[in-house]
Amino acid sequence: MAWLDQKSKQFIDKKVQTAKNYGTGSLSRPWLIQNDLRMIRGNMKNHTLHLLALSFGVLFFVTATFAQNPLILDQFTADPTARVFEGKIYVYPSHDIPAGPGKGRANWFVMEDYHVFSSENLLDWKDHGVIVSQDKVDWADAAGYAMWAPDCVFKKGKYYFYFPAPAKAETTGGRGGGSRIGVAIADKPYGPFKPETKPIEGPMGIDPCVLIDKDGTAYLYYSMSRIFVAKLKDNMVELDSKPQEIQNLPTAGLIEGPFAFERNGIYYLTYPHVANKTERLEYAMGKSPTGPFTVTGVIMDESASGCWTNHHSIVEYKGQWYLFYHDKDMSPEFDKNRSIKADYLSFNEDGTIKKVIPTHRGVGIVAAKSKIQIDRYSAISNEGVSVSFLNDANRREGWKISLSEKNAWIQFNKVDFGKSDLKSVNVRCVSSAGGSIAIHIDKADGPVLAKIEIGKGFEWKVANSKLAAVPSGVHDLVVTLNEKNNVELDWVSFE
Ligand code: FUB
Repeated sequence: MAWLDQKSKQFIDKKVQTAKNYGTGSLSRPWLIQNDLRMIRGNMKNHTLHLLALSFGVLFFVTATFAQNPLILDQFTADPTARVFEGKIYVYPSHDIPAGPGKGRANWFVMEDYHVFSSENLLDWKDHGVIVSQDKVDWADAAGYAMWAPDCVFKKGKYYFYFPAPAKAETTGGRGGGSRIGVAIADKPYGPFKPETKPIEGPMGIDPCVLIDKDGTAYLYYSMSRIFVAKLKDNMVELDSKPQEIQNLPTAGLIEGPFAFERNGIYYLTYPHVANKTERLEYAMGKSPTGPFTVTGVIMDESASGCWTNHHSIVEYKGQWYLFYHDKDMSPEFDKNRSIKADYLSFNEDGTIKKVIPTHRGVGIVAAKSKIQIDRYSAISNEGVSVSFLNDANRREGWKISLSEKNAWIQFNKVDFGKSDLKSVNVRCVSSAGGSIAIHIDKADGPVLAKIEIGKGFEWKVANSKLAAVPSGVHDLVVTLNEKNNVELDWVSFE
């Protein structure tokens, strides 16, 4: 089977392609897509049932509300592109699903559709449901399961959603599929999106990103072992120039997932790159959308979790910049089932980007009256604190935190107490031997809001205590353990 080499523009045999490690497995991705397709086609019978289920699925409008990192708990999400539309943040991620009979390939990425999520406060995310699925795209292989990282931009009253997908063989003149880039168009950021009947003529690749420059010219970036850029015509669905490989980027180690943006006249080309073992987020700076770019630094180091991929976007919303990215929080043992996250991002005076340290706390100001998930902490003491799933059989329930050493503490930043009308605090907790905790504001030895005795027992319960002090405005919370006893906490809520 042949594959188009973007650089030479020649079809090359898969056997002569360089094998690249891509997390679990050790083959280059285009090669794997071809093999995925062959294997999946053998399972088409089961696939019919699945498609039926999917077509019912898209009829329903789903709403989900979650907070902190990861942003979405009720499904796997990856490759988040965040955009500001109509005064809200919209996140267009890809959607990892577990492989199943006739559904993708075990131990690999399996992705058949895209959802879009929106939020005003970056805490409560609304799932607008499926916006594009492989079986509704004429040119895409309905058994491809490789709808990888997408993007969405707004131009002249329309929303253009760009996505990669393995093409049906006939789309490439019988030469055997390959990943192409498609566009779906809508009047609203959440759809309904109508996919174009053909992919964009020209590029074969993945991870599209579109930058609309200040003069209105749109540029399409994408990757295929290297990063390419081409101008888009005003219709946003055709190229207006031949794709050029962007020069002076790292050549050793996989590079992909381009995300380009402009700030104060500086053009940033940001990308995941395997400099060592797994992907880290790096960037280059330039003076035009097409470069030349100078490799400048690292935005986020390799994940401590070992997640092989990272994929990101950078957006300014209400005067604050954010990095959206992914990790494998909900699936520690399998890094192809990922979850999207967000953290604050900022710049130095000279325009360089300050490194972002991933947090569980994430972004947004949490209302004191909400169920504050303190296991999504901002900081913890060096000893006596551990975090684990509340229910390993259903990880969507989230996490709990265990405090086990006297004076162990956990800090959760940015809680909004409003106008001092709160009287008591509820804590969902359990302690097999009984224990007591204190809730302080701002620091571990800051004013005590409440001391809470947790009775001995093995069942989770909600303990309540009157507030000793009533704060107003936004504060950090610190929960300390008073004695050396094991106390587990799920959430804290003031009323
Ligand atoms: O999600 C599938 C692929 O993994 C993306 O297209 C890459 O950027 C990497 O995140």
